[in-house]
Amino acid sequence: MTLRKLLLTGAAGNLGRVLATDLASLCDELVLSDLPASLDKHGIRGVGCDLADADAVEALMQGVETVVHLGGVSVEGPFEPILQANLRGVHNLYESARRQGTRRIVFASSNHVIGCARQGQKLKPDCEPQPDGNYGVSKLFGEGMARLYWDRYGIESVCLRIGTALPEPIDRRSLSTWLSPRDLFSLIRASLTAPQVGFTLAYGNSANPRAWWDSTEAWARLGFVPQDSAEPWAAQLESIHPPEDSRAAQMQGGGFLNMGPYDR
Ligand code: NAI
Ligand code: 15L
Repeated sequence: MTLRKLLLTGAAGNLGRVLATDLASLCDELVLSDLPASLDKHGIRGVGCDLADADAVEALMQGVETVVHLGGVSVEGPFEPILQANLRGVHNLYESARRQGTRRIVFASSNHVIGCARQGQKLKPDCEPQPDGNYGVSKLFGEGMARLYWDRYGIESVCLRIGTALPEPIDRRSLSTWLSPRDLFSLIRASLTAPQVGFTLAYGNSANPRAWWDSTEAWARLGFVPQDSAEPWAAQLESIHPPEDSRAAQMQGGGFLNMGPYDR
């Protein structure tokens, strides 16, 4: 299946730069977009657009069939930047999608939607949300927008609660949360090309034996089968990182539990 016009937001970010070439192979036309300064920084030719600017997003979305939405604040922090990029940004994107007839959006949600769940607790996508900060709440808002625009306007969405997408696992926590670059692309490709996804919510992790998340049904709907596992790094990482009993080491959100609150 070849997609027509595919938009990648956050194209100059860590994951956008990893994914762009492979995404180009799935579509007739790939539009790369990010903040102008971010595009410049990485020498990426794309469309500069602040997601908080409704008119700019409307122009960006002209004729777009499918979106991989990675753009926005990607870490925990004060509310105001998150409000602009993640809440207004997602709202602008879905409103433009509704007006322009966009068919499907793959939304990069995050494990921080359930960051206050205890490590080791097995969670399915329909579990009770337990966000661990402003960032996690903003991703929950994005998931809510995705659900709303499916139920009311028939725009399909796949929301991926991505774990830790890095070349390799880096610590004890990521032995559970790691998503390899190969599995990241495979999951996004499946999310873009599966015949009917409606509103689908899934975690994004590799086949880690220590994973805390069970996306069996959603992954089956998407046709995604992870190929990689963090376990080969386990002995090495456990020897470097002794066990801790801090709050961050007990909760699924890890180090984000050490951040905030943010006073005005
Ligand atoms: P990143 O921070 O490297 O990239 C995000 C991009 O969004 C940046 O290039 C930034 O310039 C752009 N951006 C920020 N504010 C914007 C705005 N107002 N308008 C337009 N663009 C804006 O993040 P990364 O690691 O590439 O993650 C991509 C997405 O995946 C993010 O939405 C993040 O929340 C999500 N995610 C990433 C995970 C990971 O392990 N890397 C884990 C879970 C979720
Ligand atoms: C995220 O949502 C962040 O975007 C990423 O930088 C990592 O912190 C990741 O979660 C994680 O929890 O490891």
